[in-house]
Amino acid sequence: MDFKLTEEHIMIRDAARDFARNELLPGVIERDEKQEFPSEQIKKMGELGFLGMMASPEFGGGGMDTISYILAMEEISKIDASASVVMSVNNSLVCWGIDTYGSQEQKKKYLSKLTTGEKLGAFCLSEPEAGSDATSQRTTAIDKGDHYLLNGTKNWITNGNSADYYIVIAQTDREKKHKGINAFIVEKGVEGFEIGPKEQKMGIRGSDTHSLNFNDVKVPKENRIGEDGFGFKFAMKTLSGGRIGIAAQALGIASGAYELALDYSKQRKAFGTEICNHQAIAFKLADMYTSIEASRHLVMKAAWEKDQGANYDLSGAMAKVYASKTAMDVTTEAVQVHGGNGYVKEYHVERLMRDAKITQIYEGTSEIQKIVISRGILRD
Ligand code: COS
Repeated sequence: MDFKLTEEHIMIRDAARDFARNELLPGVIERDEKQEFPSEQIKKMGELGFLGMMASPEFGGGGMDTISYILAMEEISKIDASASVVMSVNNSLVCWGIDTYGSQEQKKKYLSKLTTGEKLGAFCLSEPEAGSDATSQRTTAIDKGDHYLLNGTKNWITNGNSADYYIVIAQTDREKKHKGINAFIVEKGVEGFEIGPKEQKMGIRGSDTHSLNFNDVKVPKENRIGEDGFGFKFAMKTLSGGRIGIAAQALGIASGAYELALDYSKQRKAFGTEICNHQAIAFKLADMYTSIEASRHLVMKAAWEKDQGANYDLSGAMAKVYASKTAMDVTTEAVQVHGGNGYVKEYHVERLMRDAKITQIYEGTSEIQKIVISRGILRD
């Protein structure tokens, strides 16, 4: 067993760290306040290869392993979780999904633009009545011979307006239940595809979240991903990997807040000494650091299993549920360490605390992860 990162891993982590500090930190508070999408920064992330890290080099991807991806995710998330969710959806849901299950034509036409950031992707599974209960898809895709006719509504879609290509999950044959579900690539701007208003969110406010409406949208048959009826498995497999990315995001939010709290505790004085010299604060730092390290091991293990070609459903779910709880706990304590300063925007920790919450909700709530984990351990 070797816990050491390779030189290449360290290089990627440091490049992501530099990018986050130099390009994402300036303006992060203002973007959060105004709910402003980091367009320029995302474009640069594409140019630097952060948007298609694991995808095949043949289609513009970085061909890197999952460990590299989560190291970069952690660094970006420490500073700007809004940018990291854009990165996560594009890398683990959209690029990975098309690279792994798409046709050569789909890879040429769509993947090669998504990996470079020329185009951005979105993943559309959730509906007004189907978030956790993902098999209950109300959106329909009726087979019309050379195309499908798509009708329905998708909710809480990350990159809702900023995306160009949307992977949409829909029911083709209701009688077949989850075996009658398909996944499609839908292009922005096609007739009948409407983007709803932007959601006003608690956290990750720089990313844009919208509902989407599909009214008789014609989707060419060649835009279906995989065989007829593969859509639910596609969504589950893709989300399994996505959960490792979100776990890395949670890890980054937690470690970002911890680093700020540590620095602050060494500067702020109370009762004649720096507050880190008070056990009340030192023990908080000890707990924060321990839970971050435990989260890091779970996230790394899940990423490693994915890289080994092993099944990572369980390890990804464990990593997400644990790291997202750690993100909530650590950011809350980081605000506490900062006292009154923690409650104001310029110290960053209040934003990280608001950003942390979503990691317990999206790409499968913590309760869904516990279904996956408990079923896994009871089955084995
Ligand atoms: N990989 C491959 N296949 C999977 C899978 C996975 N990780 N998880 C489930 N499946 C398959 C099952 O094998 C089953 O197929 P078969 O009938 O061919 O065996 C099928 O999917 C249905 O599985 P199951 O009966 O377990 O479905 P449930 O309705 O009980 O739901 C959960 C399973 C709850 C795990 C699933 O609905 C889920 O993950 N929900 C959350 C979705 C989500 O993350 N939403 C957030 C939106 S994206 S931001």
